[in-house]
Amino acid sequence: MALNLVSSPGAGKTTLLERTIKDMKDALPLFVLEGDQATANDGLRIRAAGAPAVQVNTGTGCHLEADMVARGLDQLSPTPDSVVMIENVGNLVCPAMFDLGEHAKVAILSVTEGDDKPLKYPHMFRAADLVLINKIDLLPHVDFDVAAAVRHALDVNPRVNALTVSARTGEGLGDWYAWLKTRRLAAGSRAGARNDPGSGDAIAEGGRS
Ligand SMILES: Nc1nc2c(ncn2[C@@H]2O[C@H](COP(=O)(O)OP(=O)(O)OP(=O)(O)O)[C@@H](O)[C@H]2O)c(=O)[nH]1
Ligand SMILES: [Mg+2]
Repeated sequence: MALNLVSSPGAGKTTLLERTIKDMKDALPLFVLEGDQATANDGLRIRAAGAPAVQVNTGTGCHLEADMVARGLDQLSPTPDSVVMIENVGNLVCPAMFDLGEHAKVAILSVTEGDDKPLKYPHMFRAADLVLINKIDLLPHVDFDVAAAVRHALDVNPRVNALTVSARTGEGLGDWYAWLKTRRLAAGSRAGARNDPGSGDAIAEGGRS
């Protein structure tokens, strides 16, 4: 299974991945593709957390594209049963437009950004399967209205799911891990169906969720 993690810069994508790797290393084989305009910083953080990572630098580019992911995957060599996390370049605009072959986009919105962001950047939230509202440990210090943020996300994408988490304290991460396990099972059964010559219907439906 492959997930495309998108957010504005600094919403907490890498921190969430570090924590997920530490908490889930025995349950899920995680491989990470790190997209940033410059530096190898996030790739180093992921490897220090205990998962294989390949860093892709996009230079002037504001998003990853599928050919960059293909080259990154050649280097990363994820095992067939693994979960590949693609951390996209931080911004809420360009990454919405590019299909990287992922099963799902996960949009991370932190509570310091304002609860109106789903309305102002609708393409990103429309493309997302899951919204993680991160940094909820900071809620006492900001005027972010969680219910309004969820309502705004649903306004632009009525089928989206939303969870509240803190990648720092771990609050709410159990629900994120449960979502991951459920989606991985679903992806695995579709992959199994594709490999089974008797299940033509599943092949015709393709591999996307
Ligand atoms: N208080 C708090 N801080 C957090 C949380 N998650 C991340 N941070 C902090 O937010 C800052 C940015 O986190 P990163 O994980 O680097 O964010 P990112 O989305 O990967 O950033 P880019 O890769 O640059 O787009 C760091 O200082 C983190 O420690 C959280 O849940 N609570
Ligand atoms: Mg990062």
